[in-house]
This record gives sequence, structure tokens and C-alpha cells, in this order.
Amino acid sequence: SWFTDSMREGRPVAVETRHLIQDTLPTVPEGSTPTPVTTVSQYACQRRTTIENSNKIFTDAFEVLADSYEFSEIEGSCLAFRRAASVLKSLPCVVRCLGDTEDLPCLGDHTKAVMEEILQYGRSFEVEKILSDERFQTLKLFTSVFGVGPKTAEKWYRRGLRSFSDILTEPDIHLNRMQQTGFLHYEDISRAVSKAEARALGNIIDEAVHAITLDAMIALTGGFRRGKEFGHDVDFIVTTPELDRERTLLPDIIDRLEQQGILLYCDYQASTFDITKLPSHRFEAMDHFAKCFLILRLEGSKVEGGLNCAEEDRRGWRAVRVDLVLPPMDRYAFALLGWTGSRQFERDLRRFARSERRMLLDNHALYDKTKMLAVSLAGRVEERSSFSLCLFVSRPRSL
Ligand code: DCT
Ligand code: MG
Repeated sequence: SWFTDSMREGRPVAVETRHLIQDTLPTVPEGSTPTPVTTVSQYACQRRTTIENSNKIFTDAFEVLADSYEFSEIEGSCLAFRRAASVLKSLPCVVRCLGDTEDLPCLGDHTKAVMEEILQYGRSFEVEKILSDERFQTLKLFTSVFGVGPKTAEKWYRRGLRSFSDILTEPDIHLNRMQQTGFLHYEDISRAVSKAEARALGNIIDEAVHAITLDAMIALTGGFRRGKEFGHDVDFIVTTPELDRERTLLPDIIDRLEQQGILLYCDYQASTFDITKLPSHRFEAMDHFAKCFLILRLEGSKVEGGLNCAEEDRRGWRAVRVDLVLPPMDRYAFALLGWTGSRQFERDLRRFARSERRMLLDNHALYDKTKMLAVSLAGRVEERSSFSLCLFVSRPRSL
């Protein structure tokens, strides 16, 4: 209804493509002219983005800069480059000159200077300098290990460590269980997970869950839900209509995976979800639902077309990162919306809710600040796309 309201009021709806409007709005009555809309929205949640990226040459450069700022804890610049990358990913065509970017949001002077260099020389010298920087290379290497964040990586770098063998042979370094597993399965976990592998894992989780309870629901989420061919992990949401069962179901699923001999690692976090504490007024990076971060052993025989492995790898299995989240059923729609991503999409969806709709959105709830009311979605769990559509105009796929 917001969509139609804003049309009625003659406000331009900041949606990038006209066909999107045709997809989502009732047909405009004959004889009337629809408002032409060509603006690229500053919000990722209002930009239609496909998995094809026509501007990879620029977005790869922006991502290096963003990572570099992240390592230096300069959050504003990091976010600026991530936003700029997200805007360019939504464009259907290659940017051929700076003039093409004139009407685009979220592109500042620094971003444009980098683009200008790339347009002129085919590369950015600033980015090349970062890529050849020893600190950047080392932090990139260390943070590529499961369980190693920027803080630990920086600490190790400051101690003069530069390689994995430096870390593994340094007697004073104590690796936690997550990091030990990260090193143990480094090759496997660093290799992309294919769609076929994600499907095979879906079958395994489905079988495990339904052996325990028949009325649970399982959804593949994260990058694969957005149509990506490859991911760094596989994310699933599991939920059940049995009241409070979501608090005990996950340990049961984990036990079953262990009995099957395929559980290589498990970090289980019990639910801290408390409906009486909603809405949360601060932005929360992680939700309160029960969840677990797993590494599973995936047999090649279970994967259609075989594993995404090197030819000479004759083990016949690989390790894969899997995340399971268990929201209560009446929170399913919010959890699914939050876990589908991308990160930028989620960030902007919340920002859009706050700034444009005076609402608070997180993975648990949507709260209308003007009415002091939580928006209920009970009984509408299957209508996720229409849910986000009626709330935020559209829900195009966004990477
Ligand atoms: N998410 C989020 N904020 C975070 C981390 C995650 O909103 N800080 C959401 C968005 C994506 C989803 O959770 C799953 O996270 P990832 O698996 O890290 O992302 P992905 O999009 O699935 O990417 P990949 O394909 O590489 O797994
Ligand atoms: Mg993922």
C-alpha cells in the first residue's frame, strides 16, 4: 500500500527499473501516463540486481579498498566503497566513462577517482599498491582461515608472523578449537561450494530433520537462495510449528549428524530470543535465534555431477561450512528475509525501514514506530515475497 500511496501522492518511487513497477503494481488505467522512473535508488533493497556483474573491473577494485579500510578500522570509508560496489553491480551495462555515473547515488570523489584511473589505464594504482602491501597480504591470508577475524590477524601480524607455517610453528600461539579446525580443513573450506553440493547438503539436513520431526520446514537461504552458483558456505533455516520445540530441535539435529559420522565441527549457540524484549532499538549484527556453525563431511557420491574438487583429489569427500538457524515459526518470515542477504541488501533494508518508513526491522521483527506496534506476520509465513513486497515496494534479487 505504501507503493500505491506514494504513487498517488506523486512522489517518485525510487525503483530502478520500469519493468519492476509493471511486475508489482496493478496495471495503470488506460489513458493515464505512469510516472517515469529512472532513478537508481540509494537503497540496495530498491535496486534490481542480477547475478551478472557488468562492472566487475570497478567493483573488484572497490572491494580491495573496502577490505583495506576494514583492516584499518576506518568504517565510514569501508562502507562507502561497499555501497559504491553495490550500486555498480545493479547497473545492466558497463560504465564506459565518468559521465555515465553522473546520476548515480553513493559515488563520492574518492570512488570516482579510482574509476577514472581504471577507465584511463585499465587499472588503479592505489589498488595495486594495496595488493602488493605486505600487511594487507598477510591480513588477507590470516583472515581467510575459519575462526580468524581482523583483530587476531592484526595481533599475529604485529608479532612478526607472516605465513601459516609461522603461526603453526610459533610455540606461544594458542589456537582455539575453531581456528584449529580452520587450519585442518583450510583447503576444503577455502574452495567454493557449488549449487549441486548445496543441494546435496539440503538432502542431508532434510533427512536428518525429518527423522526427528515430521512437521519441520527447511529453507535454503543465503547466497544460494539469491541464485548464486557458488558460495563460501550453505545456510539453512529450520523451523517447526511445535511450540518451543525450536529450542531443543537443533541439539537433536546435531546429535543425528554426529551419529552419521559427518560432523567435523560444531559451534552451537542456544537461543537467547526473548519476545518480551522486542523491539531492540540498537542494530544487532547477529540475531538471537538458536543456531550452529558447522563443518560437515560431504561424500562425493551424494553430489550430482560430483564434488567441486581438484581432479587429483581422490578422497571422495570434502569438508563444507554449513550454518543452521532455528527461529520460532512466527519469526520465520523475518529470519528468512534477514538470512537471504546480501549483507548490503539487509543493511539498506533496515536503513530504508528506519529512514523512509519510521520502522525498525531486524531478523526478529518489524516495528512501526509511529503506531508503536509490532507488525505481525503470523500465518503468512509462506508469502515471504509478497510480504517484503508490500512492505518495501519490491524484493529484487540482490547480490
Ligand atoms: N548476514 C547479515 N549480516 C551479517 C552476516 C550475514 O545480514 N553480518 C546475512 C546476509 C547473508 C546471510 O546472512 C548469510 O551470510 P553469508 O553466508 O556470510 O553470506 P552469503 O550471502 O550466503 O555469501 P556466501 O555465498 O559467500 O555464503
Ligand atoms: Mg552463505
